[in-house]
Amino acid sequence: MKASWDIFCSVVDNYGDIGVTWRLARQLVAEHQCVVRLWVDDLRAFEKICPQIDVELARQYQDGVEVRHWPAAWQAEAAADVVIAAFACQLPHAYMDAMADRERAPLWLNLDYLSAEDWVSGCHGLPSVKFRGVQKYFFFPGFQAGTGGLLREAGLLEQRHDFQRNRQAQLDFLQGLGVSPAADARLISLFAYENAGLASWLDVLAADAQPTHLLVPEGRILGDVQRWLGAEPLTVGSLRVRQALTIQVLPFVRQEDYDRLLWCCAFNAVRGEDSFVRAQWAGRPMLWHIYRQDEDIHLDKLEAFLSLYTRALSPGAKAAVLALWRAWNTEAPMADSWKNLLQHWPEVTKHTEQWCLEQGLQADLAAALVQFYLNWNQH
Ligand code: TRH
Repeated sequence: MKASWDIFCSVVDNYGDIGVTWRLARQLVAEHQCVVRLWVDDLRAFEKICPQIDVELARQYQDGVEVRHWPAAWQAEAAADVVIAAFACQLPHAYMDAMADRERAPLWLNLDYLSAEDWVSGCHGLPSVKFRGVQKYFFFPGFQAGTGGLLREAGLLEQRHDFQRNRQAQLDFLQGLGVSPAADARLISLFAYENAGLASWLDVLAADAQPTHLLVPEGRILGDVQRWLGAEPLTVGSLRVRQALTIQVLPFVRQEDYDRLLWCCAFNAVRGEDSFVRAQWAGRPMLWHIYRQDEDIHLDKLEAFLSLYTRALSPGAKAAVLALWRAWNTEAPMADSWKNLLQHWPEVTKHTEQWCLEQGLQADLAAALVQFYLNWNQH
């Protein structure tokens, strides 16, 4: 019989929680024939990345996943064979009782945040707390052997290569978003949190000899773009030109289309967790705005990733990437580090593809979860 899975997602803020769990749920159904219920406490956030969601429905099917609104007042439900609490969210107490009341206890996992830090492989798969005899385990995504890997759908890299080889498909896709870049324009996407360093980057892009077309999905960075432009408020569809720089505000698009947007661009600024991984699968130079945490612990995570990501680069290219990413994440001026990166563009471009292929050799996170369940089931 097919295993049943319950994935619990509490939307803390932004779109990463739902972005990751929705991707995982779909993949478990499509590639592993699992029976999946995805419990989400905020369907409006879900709707942003998956517009076909009906926010009024307590229960609906999307891409074979049973999407359930996770209500504040929990109704009795039988527990599944595998229970995933995403990002340490607290399960309803009655559901935990239902887990313990099963004849055979379920596999209970905490799907953690992504980090490149060394300790992750040591903690991945370890037992965590117990509730009435039901053992919980840590499941850590990651970049290195011994971790749970990264979310990557079957055939994703092949699809991406085909798309990137097909100029017309890219132009048609961009056209659908109302984007018509000049033939010689460098296309950049910008998805980021508020960042005081943005103005200095826009200055240098505007003054550049090569034109840039900057695509900005609506969201938190728009205020900084607006301040730099100093004109009337930006809305979806706004198009502004300053010297060599064209800035265009895009609507938030469905997850699959966001991938295509990343695949079209020569450079992607991304943030958080899921877009950060998708930019790596895009195989193009990138810039990560990491989610800020108390006491700057995010900066340790940033450095851990950078040390892996830049390991194979020449000293000059490595210094350029480090300087740019550090400047962006400390909201420091970007002009020098951007100009320096341009000096190393061919090497960095080649390297990002290499990094993507290397990461693509790892088992993907959904497959690793299924394997974890199969191993656990044998004991
Ligand atoms: O939205 P985020 O900042 O989410 C964050 C991070 O996950 C962070 O680690 C977490 O602690 C915090 O939430 C609570 O960034 P992230 O992770 O990239 O998620 C954005 C999602 O939105 C991702 O799945 C891609 C998707 N997306 C679209 O579907 N369409 C779009 O147009 C855009 C710009 C994004």
